[in-house]
Amino acid sequence: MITFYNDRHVLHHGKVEMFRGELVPCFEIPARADHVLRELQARGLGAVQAPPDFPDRALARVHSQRYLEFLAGAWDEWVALDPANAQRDALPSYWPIRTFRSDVLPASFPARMGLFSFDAGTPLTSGTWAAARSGACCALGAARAVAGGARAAFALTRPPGHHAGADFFGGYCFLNNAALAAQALRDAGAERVAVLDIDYHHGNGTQAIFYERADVYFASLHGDPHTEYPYYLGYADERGSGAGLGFNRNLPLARGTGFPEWREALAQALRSIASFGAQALVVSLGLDTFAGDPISGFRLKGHDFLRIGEDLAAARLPTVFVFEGGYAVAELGVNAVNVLEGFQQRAA
Ligand code: Q9C
Ligand code: ZN
Repeated sequence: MITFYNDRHVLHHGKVEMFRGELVPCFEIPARADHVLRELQARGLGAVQAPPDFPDRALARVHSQRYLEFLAGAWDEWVALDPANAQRDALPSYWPIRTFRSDVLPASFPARMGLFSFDAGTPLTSGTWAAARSGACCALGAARAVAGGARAAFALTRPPGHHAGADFFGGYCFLNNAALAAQALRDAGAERVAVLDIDYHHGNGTQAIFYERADVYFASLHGDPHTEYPYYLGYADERGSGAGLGFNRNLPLARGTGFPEWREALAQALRSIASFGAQALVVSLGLDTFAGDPISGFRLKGHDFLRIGEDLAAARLPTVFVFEGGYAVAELGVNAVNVLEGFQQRAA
């Protein structure tokens, strides 16, 4: 299977995130992608290629213009506030919660930072825009390869994407790579596309982007938002709205869930995707369901990821894998490549 990888991901290198009243070292670090790349190469899982460049209008298929303009200029605005900011990550401090307006764009940069975000755990750094943009190109390149007839392709990207909405960042995510891939598959002619999100955290951004649409089905397995991040979305009663009613499926699972129960939920998600009649599949591939993950609560083991790949291949759909979360850095390469290898063996 072809992998799209761009070493510009290292340009996004947050130092700290806000956690319970203090700034703690970031979990989402460049070494994550390096481990996956090395394991891919060690196990000879196929060619690794730099992505083609895509124009900004490809990003605007999913994201709002004002959000893209904000992201592109954010670092320079941050440094213009105070030259000493060049040594600090940018984090938001104010948010327009209910009763505030978000149609007016304040001139103040910190005010816009909060308008376009939903947490203080997602630092923006000097190279965030360049990294996120090249990561999105990996996802778009993988979608193009699959639209052109490849059985599967892997977008090895960071920062991750599934928490990012049409006009907001958060959860370590800036551009929604999986949504961009799904939209690109639609634009290339697939009438019905499914996004299956198996990251530990609910893909609130992807869900929101497609919530009112009947052409992109979103299914997600994740930690129950009553106790798990992102808390405010991901409940089982969210089934889509308007034309999209019936095209969204959430399968929240209790913290502590192990592989047999998780795999049964996967089978349910895959059955709904089959009844939907998907012609292509995008997998938001988070590996933070692993028992050793430092910020998550499921109990999957390394070898379980091979079974996941096999189950996904059995859906017999052209498949784009998009890398998302996973913070047990030393085991991340083996776990991610296990999914891809299980898929490849079963698909062959
Ligand atoms: N100190 C993804 O997996 N913070 N994002 C949790 C940890 C947010 C995870 C608290 C986790 C976001 C792509
Ligand atoms: Zn996650």
